[in-house]
Amino acid sequence: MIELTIERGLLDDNDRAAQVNRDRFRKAGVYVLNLMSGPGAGKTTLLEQTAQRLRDRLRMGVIVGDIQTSRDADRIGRHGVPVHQINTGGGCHLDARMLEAALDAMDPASLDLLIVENVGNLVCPAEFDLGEHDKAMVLSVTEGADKPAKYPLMFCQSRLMILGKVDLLPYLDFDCDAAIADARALNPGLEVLRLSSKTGEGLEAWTDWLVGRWRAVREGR
Ligand SMILES: Nc1nc2c(ncn2[C@@H]2O[C@H](COP(=O)(O)OP(=O)(O)OP(=O)(O)O)[C@@H](O)[C@H]2O)c(=O)[nH]1
Ligand SMILES: [Mg+2]
Repeated sequence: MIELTIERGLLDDNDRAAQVNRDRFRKAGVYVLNLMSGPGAGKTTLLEQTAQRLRDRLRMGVIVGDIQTSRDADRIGRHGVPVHQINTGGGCHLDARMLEAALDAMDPASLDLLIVENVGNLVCPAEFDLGEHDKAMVLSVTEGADKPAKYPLMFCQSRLMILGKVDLLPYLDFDCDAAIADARALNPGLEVLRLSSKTGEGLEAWTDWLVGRWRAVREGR
């Protein structure tokens, strides 16, 4: 009972901070996407590709969360977009207050699109509202098609599921139809894109999706 009360208190506190972030994003006119996945599913590689492809279409920035190191920020920053690294120092997810502090270093009003790469973890990041417009997730085909059924929350919370590393499908027994069916059983409206950051397959559909969501949010749809 005490544990439940403490957890509820933490989440209430996070929800208040998320609302502050949400108001700030609305005033700044920036579309914000919280990108989540298990460790190593390919988020940073995808954002490197995204930065290259979207640079001339949208003013894009990235905030990236990791337990330690600035390696992901260094990788993304090489592609000419503003990037800010958060180190959680052991925490397995980003929360709204961490994002709030990072926003002071980022100036959201100078951006059209802000992507937040969450800490690699298939469970905890989905529990914390950051004030973002949408959550999206990457399920790498190397992780196994049973993941939606076994780790349901992230699949329930996401607007988009990216099936990543599809270039590796010929070497795996990953059943795409089963994974998508399990994910949509949890979240019937879930959108799905298949892509590979190595071959470029599906990347145009992904950048078009981002531009479409940016436009829809800007127009209040
Ligand atoms: N074959 C293949 N490998 C990929 C693809 N995308 C990423 N990788 C590889 O997967 C590994 C992890 O990629 P990252 O982009 O660092 O993954 P991440 O999700 O950002 O990892 P964390 O931030 O640590 O959670 C790297 O060795 C990438 O080169 C892909 O589409 N195909
Ligand atoms: Mg990363």
